[in-house]
Amino acid sequence: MAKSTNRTSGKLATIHDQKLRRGEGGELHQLAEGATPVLTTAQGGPVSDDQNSLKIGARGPTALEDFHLREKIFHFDHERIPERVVHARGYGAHGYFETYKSLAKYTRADIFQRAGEKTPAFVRFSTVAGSKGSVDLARDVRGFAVKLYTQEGNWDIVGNNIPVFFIQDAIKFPDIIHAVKPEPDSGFPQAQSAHDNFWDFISLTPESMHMIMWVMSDRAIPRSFRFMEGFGVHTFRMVNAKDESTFVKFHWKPKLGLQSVVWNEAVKINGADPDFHRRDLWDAIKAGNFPEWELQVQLFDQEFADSFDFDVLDATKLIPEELLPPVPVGRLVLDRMPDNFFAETEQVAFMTQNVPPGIDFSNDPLLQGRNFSYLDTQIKRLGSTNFTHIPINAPKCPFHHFQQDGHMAMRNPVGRANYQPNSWGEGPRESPQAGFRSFADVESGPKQRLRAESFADHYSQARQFYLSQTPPEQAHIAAALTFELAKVKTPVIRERMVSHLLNVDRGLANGVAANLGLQSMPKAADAAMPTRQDLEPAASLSILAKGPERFEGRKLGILVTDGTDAALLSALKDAIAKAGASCEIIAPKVGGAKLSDGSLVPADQMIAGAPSVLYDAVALLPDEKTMPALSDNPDVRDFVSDAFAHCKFIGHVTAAKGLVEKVCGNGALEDEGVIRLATPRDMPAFVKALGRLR
Ligand code: HDD
Repeated sequence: MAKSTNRTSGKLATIHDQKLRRGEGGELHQLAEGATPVLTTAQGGPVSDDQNSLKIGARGPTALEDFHLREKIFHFDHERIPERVVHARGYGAHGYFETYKSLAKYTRADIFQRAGEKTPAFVRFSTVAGSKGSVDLARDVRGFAVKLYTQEGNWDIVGNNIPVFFIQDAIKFPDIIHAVKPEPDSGFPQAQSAHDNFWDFISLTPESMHMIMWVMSDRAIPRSFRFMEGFGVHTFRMVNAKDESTFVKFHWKPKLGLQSVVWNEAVKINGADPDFHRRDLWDAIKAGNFPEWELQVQLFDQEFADSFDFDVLDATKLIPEELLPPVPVGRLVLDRMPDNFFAETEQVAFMTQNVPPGIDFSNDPLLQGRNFSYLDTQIKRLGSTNFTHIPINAPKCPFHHFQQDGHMAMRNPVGRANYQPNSWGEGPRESPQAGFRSFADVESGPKQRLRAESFADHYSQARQFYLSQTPPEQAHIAAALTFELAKVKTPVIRERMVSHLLNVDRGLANGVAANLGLQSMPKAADAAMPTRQDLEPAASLSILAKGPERFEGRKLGILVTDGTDAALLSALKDAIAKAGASCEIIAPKVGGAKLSDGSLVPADQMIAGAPSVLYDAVALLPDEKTMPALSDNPDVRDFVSDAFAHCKFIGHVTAAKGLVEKVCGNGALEDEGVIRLATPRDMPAFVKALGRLR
């Protein structure tokens, strides 16, 4: 972004910052608060007419000398940069990381030395497969990339909301991504894994089975970024001042708990509000409800690694939290939206290789490959080796190096010396004490292309994950597998997948096979190692087991009409605000509704634009007199029947009883999630009930 700078009264000021304007005689004046600055070209020249190009005569040809037209169109023509090859659709926010206590025993990383220290942070959440313009509620992994601007340079934890990955070796990454992206001949489907190429690859890649269980679970359709976990996935190292290493896995735990939507909701949300997750984050932060995650670390030594059932270098495996409880070490708070989406969210460049002294890599072959890929991709995307000069990517600590020139160089080293050693006594020098020292691990062995045998068990943790889910969560996994495989046109791919499921859980395999209408059961896939039946189910793997206990951070949709009881509405809004939650007023007309006390309540949404999938729970507060028209309104009927089908809590006044029964069926009023709201005193108990997950 070009800045035209001018010095006035010895101070550097900028027209771009809209602090200055030019007077009649071209002199610079300080702008009065709220005054409109003069439009300029990118070169800073004031523009007289931005609506008409320069023509010879009113209807004549356009003059080539119209530099303003040319610059304006030229710049527009070059606005797009290549979208990320994966994680193209993302949304970011600023915040800070606060250290709880010193971890000096484990790491010399400056960020972990002092309790209470705050480090600026930028986080970008994303989907993986879809293009920039795709939908938020695709069934997909969510990226959870954190940039920490530490005093020793940027540290990027480029993670996901799922603690394991599809493949064990980075060399397979282009294949899995090609397979999940739109098929190259047809160019579709967009942002979906439900197609032949993806399942063909997966069914030929047994190491993916654990990840597939996660991706078919509700983890892949989160309610909001604010209600999901983040994981660094790989085993990393912490290295202390004595150069001693401890292995570490990073986990981000949302303060609000975990929540997902169900697939039928996801499909409808994508139509009703493709920006559902972005809007949620934007609204929450703008309203001052800052989302927060706790950083927890699983720390372990070589002895633990040697005794663990699986290889800690294998990114398709996790270490159950029940076996190795994570330790809280700090918190991440997001409290500010970017000023500009492109400048910050689009141009931010995360790289796994950005680590400060005291954090180091393990030999995980997926991580090692990533450390190569991320630098490469930034040059392709951002177009210059100087992408670190972009403010969002620049370190916030002092930095000094001799890198210079190249496209868009914003700050070359000053002075004579641009090399070292030099005789001029100028410029920075390396520091063995302060600088990054790789952990001096001893490595040896023949150079060869192979996968360690310790990576060979592909089914045991997939089974453990499945068995750790509650019955409704297991049913969702079976339904997701059925949905996805039903979109696969090639029967042998479906059968191959069922043959893998037989190694995970026979009941799951039978259920999916029956749903798909398989004529006969295939035999179980050949497994390099038999599935272990004895791994303890781990509650930490279930969403329901870690659901929120409060309605905080969630949203109630309140349907009102002319004549709605003003006291009820006011009590409900109060209770929602007290719970730290939010609500939207939905009415038949966007102009709002006239309440029982004659006051006008403006509507946030008109009913046609506010299906109940956009809310965590709904309240129906219509007036009796409006019921005949309301009950015939298809949008209102869908609003209520969807809420019921998605097991949402429904609060209703007596007038709405008939509507609930009519669209949800007899007996709906006896459902424990359908709650009668008679007086203002009912509201706190109603909002308390909303705190549960259904
Ligand atoms: Fe990756 C982006 C996470 C494996 C290559 N990756 C990217 C982003 C996230 C992840 C969150 C988006 C960052 C942002 O918001 O800008 N990637 C992961 C995780 C992985 C993983 C958790 C496995 C544990 N990735 C992975 C492998 C490779 C890549 C094995 C290549 C060998 N990833 C990339 C990339 C991207 C990327 C091509 C695309 C855009 C970017 O880097 O900046 O380099």
